Amino acid sequence: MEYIKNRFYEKAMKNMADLQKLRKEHGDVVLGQVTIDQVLSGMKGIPALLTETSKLDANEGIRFRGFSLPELQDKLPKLDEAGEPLPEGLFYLMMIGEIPEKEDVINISKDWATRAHVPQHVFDVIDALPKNSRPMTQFSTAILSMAYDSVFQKAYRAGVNKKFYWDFMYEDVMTLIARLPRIAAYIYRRIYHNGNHIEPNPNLDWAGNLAHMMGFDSTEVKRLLRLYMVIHADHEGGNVSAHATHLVGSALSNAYYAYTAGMVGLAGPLHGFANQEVMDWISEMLEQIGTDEPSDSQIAAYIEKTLVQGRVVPGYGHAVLRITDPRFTVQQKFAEKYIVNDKLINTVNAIYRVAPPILEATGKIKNPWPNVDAFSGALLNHYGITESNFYTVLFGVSRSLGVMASLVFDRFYGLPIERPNSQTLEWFLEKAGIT
Ligand code: NMX
Ligand code: MLT
Repeated sequence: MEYIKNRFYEKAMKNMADLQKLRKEHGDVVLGQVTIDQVLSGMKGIPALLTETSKLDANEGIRFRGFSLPELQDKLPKLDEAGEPLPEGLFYLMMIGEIPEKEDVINISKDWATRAHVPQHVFDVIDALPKNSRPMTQFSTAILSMAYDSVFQKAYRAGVNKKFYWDFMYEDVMTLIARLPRIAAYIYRRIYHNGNHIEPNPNLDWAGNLAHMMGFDSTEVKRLLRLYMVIHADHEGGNVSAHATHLVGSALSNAYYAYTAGMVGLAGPLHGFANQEVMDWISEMLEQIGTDEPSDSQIAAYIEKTLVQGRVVPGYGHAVLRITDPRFTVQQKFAEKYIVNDKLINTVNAIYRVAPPILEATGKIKNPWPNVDAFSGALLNHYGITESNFYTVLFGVSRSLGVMASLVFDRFYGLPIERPNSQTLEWFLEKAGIT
């Protein structure tokens, strides 16, 4: 829809002068020092990326254009006041930097509904994969198969002036996001419901339609998926999925290529796959202990055992956060509002009581608190979305909102190809004076 594109242009244009001045006149300002430990610990804490959509504070959690999650739950437009914010509104906020009116959000819903048609070959590509291949493999392959009709790629090959790249990228981004619920739901119904697919309802919002096509039409599941899509959407630029998307996009790869790169990164167990790992770890624990209502001491013993085995406790720890992830808390509150006495949720809450002091006592885990993945599976499971190996796909659908909004900014700002410098071990040893 032209409206959001024009608003984006006006807003982003205002930043362009600042960005150009920054680079031209202040490019030599020193931002800090880089230590050997930072390089060897995964570049932690090095300010190396320009990302507008959200900012993560270690002691406060994520803020989208300055707004915390509870603030967004209050301020972003909802379908009805008792419900959860629409992810369309969060996308608008990330792109434009302002809380949208309800009308803006409805316009995005309609825009995405008009773009949501998925070409038949995408379903054929999915169907060609073994039914038991991982849902994230099916999802990433489906996305990649859509790259052939990238308008950005066509424009580039036709020799369009680089100042218009963002415009074509925007078109691809909007189409890609619009198609994701149908693709995700198709994979879900293919694997777990014998290919008994459910047609989209163009009158539903983006997340509501996802719930509908997966086979869940209750108000509560729609609310949960709207919330889920909001809280997983973005986590500043340095996380693996956002960074991979940005990196691949920096080679002027189209949105389908770049987002696929992000998704294969999200599929890793230390990132988005942790939401399945949490469920597997809990099931394994309950099976070994022999109860679905474990005591705190039984949980503590199982955590100790996991650590002794040299494994991670999934859902705990974070590369940046040093507190309980506000995304965990938001989900915990959703459960408190709607759910009475669910054994799995009780276990998740018990792990939250027990795990942090044990993890802290190791002396090496920098953040003993739970992250977003510690709660999400139990909530989905409560509502009958029990197939945990699908959970990372849901994370991925949501993550499209942030990483794709950022890709439009990348092309608007004309950010160059990303190409950091690498060094050999010998070089680092020399720098440290150990030769
Ligand atoms: N259980 C056991 N050990 C841990 C944990 C954990 N939950 N978290 C960190 N450690 C270990 C880590 O493996 C490392 O060990 P070593 O020195 O032997 O290599 C040590 O503690 C220091 O790691 P940190 O600096 O605290 O964490 P880092 O920034 O390297 O990693 C995570 C961050 C999130 C990858 C890590 O905390 C982890 O593996 N957590 C479990 C997996 C998980 O929940 N991932 C989801 C993250 C959120 N998301 O959705 O992406
Ligand atoms: C995320 O949402 O991307 C994760 O919490 C990982 C991160 O921020 O590094």
